[in-house]
Amino acid sequence: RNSIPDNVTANLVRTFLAIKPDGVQRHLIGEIIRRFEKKGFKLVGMKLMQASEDLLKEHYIALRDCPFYSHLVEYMRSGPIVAMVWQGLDVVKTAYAMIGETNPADSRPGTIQGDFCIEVSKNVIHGSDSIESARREISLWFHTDKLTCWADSTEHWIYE
Ligand code: IDP
Repeated sequence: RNSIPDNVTANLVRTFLAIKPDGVQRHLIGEIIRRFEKKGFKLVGMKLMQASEDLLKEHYIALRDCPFYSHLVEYMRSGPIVAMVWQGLDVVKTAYAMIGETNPADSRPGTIQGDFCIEVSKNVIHGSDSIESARREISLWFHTDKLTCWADSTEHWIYE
């Protein structure tokens, strides 16, 4: 990491991604992880877990007044989730773009939602939409001191 220039490390951020219960049931874990891994981003935290109602309500607190809030929490509780933290240059913005639009119907082919799902209420993956939400969501889902810092031997081939 010391060998990566300062202008790059300054922009090395982290984002929170979660493969939702439908993504896990549909055996998309490998396919989804593969995309971020091949892009060049670095996985620094991951767990397969059944999320509690309290955690999910807190995660989606900004949507508490939406008509679909309780349905959304039930959907997210309907099976295990793969919670992940990924790191890299502009990863929040880029991962969000790789995911596609919230509604899969508006997502272009080549994005995760464009390629693997049809309805907004079964949209296989969550990604933080801003650096602030990423910080909030990472600390909600992970003990940040347990995230794994590791040197990726290919970094020299990914960053200038
Ligand atoms: P985002 O996940 O793309 O950031 P949000 O507006 O934060 O989008 O919505 C969170 C999640 O709520 C979506 O990913 C989707 O699963 C669900 N959702 C959003 N809009 C609707 C809706 O109109 N009906 C049902 N579920 C919805």
